[in-house]
Amino acid sequence: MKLYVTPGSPYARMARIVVIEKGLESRVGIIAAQTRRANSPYYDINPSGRVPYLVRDDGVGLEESAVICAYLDHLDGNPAFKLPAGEPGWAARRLEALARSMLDGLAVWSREILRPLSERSPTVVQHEADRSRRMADLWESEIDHPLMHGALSMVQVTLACALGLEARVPEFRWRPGHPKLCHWFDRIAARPSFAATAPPGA
Ligand SMILES: N[C@@H](CCC(=O)N[C@@H](CS)C(=O)NCC(=O)O)C(=O)O
Repeated sequence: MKLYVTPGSPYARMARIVVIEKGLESRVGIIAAQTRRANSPYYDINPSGRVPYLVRDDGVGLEESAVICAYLDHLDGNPAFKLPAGEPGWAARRLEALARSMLDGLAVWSREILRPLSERSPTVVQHEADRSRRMADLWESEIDHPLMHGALSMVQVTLACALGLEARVPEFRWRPGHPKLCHWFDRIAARPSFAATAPPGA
């Protein structure tokens, strides 16, 4: 299989982490895609131009980090990241949605600051900076939830990939005032799968 990524994409990082956590390195080749470029040859492979993108052994392509992570997790018939049934499943979905919401905002912010200054919107930057502050405050209390401390889950992967964007967005300073989140992040960031996929600048 081929997994198309860019080194700085937090969504692609989630898929790369699952590849390592599931021991799939010999089955999944990691390929750097040229995104956000006019006429990139990558558009012939994935017309949306986004990463991550997984081309399965049968040639079928999959988009969306959540879909790709679930597919990779189920390959061995023994999914490690499957949502639990009942109330714990809803608790996990709720937390995962909060983590993804934070990540989506940070992805907008990181894209905005890559634009030339003349094209950058201070309004968008301010909006996302404010959102990220509120979400860091929220996570400082939610981080006590047992699901954030049990076996590695997609909630944990998503939140860690969001917080890891501190390497790409210098103004995203979530650490001051959030000691529990710092402790949680530093522990998860030390896992080999996270260390091996850290974004450039980390
Ligand atoms: N919802 C998608 C988001 C993927 C996404 O936005 N990827 C960005 C990189 S972080 C991308 O490929 N951007 C290229 C483009 O917009 O052309 C997912 O979870 O996979």
